[in-house]
Amino acid sequence: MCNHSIPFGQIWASACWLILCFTVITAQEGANYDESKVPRYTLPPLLVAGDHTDITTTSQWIHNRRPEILELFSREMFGRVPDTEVKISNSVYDEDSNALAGLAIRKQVRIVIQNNRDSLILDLLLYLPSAAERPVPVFLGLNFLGNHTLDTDPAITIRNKKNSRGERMNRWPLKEILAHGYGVASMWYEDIDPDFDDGFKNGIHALFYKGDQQYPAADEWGSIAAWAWGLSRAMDYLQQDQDVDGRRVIVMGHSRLGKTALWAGALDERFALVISNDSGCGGAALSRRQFGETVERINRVFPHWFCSNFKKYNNNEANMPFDQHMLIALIAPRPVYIASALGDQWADPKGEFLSAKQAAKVYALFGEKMTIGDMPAVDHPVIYGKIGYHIRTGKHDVTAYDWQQFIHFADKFIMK
Ligand code: GTR
Repeated sequence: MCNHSIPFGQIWASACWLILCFTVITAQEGANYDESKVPRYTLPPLLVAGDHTDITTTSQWIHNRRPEILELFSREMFGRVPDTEVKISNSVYDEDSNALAGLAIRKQVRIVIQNNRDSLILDLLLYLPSAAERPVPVFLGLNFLGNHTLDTDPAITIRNKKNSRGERMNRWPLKEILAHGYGVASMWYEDIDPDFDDGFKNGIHALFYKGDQQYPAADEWGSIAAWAWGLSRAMDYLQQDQDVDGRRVIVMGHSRLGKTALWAGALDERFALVISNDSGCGGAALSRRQFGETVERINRVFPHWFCSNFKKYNNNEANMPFDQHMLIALIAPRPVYIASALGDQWADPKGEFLSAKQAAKVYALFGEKMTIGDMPAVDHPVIYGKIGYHIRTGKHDVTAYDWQQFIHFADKFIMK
């Protein structure tokens, strides 16, 4: 007898796949990938203040222009963190000095955020190289699928049951990073705020409401600002861990978490170096180019990522009082690395490069002599003063190649 029945799971999986393909195709339909169709644009000047004063000294940048730009991004794009009082505590609940077959010391830290409304748990996973002299520099980055997806280490707490242990080992080459003398710290981004539009009911936002508030105000934080806030809470812990050098913490992120790393690095000057991988629209890429993903599209598909004010700029990029070169400039004079991928035109590699190139003006104010010419060739990473950039072959992802460049860049500025 022959059995014609197809398992339900298989049908379901195929249906989901078809829906996903359809969504991706329709969602990206109409996006511009033609350089000749990039609109003419003028970028808001980095070195002219709101009152038209030319910014010619580092002091003017630090005291006048930088705060203005920070205010623009806070109010118009990512949203501010409300000043609601919360109690935050950290505790190391797991420590093993013989983790990863003796290569690492593992620590797991529980960060609890609490007030009379609710409480939230953030779990920070930390691996420090056993062989290195402590305190060590650390790469800190949020992860997409849960701390337990970074390695098959059975001791890692599982807070997201949907994904399995070690599933994202490809994006976190722990052994390689540890072998170069760096620690790795990571936290699951959905511990801070789940990544879907739930009207900000779950996650950190509700804890910060005041009175009978039900939704963040137009200039209050979206999810990216919340994730960035979470990175700073991880940083608070790292600064008090004797085995970590709090002055040498590198914040790194991929894609939406690359946008997050840039914003965290801009806001929190304790981050010594900032790395954006394939961050694209809302990250390193210039919005005015409208190449690949646009402001309108990102606000429509991910309405929870930015503050409500940002929606004013849907199909209205020319009226943005800022653009993404200013986000990178906020990181100056600290080193910054921008990574793109050739197969990730959606993120506009050229727009990412041009942002970095523009930001160099602020690094120059700090005495960094650098000439940034045309975009470098594919697979030819370049370090211009304190700005690093590469575009590699391959798709939207974090690869071993990307990490090799990040480590090389960090070696120059952090390990020296
Ligand atoms: C895409 C989104 C991008 C990027 C990416 C990711 O769907 O359009 O802005 O952030 O997701 O985070 O993987």
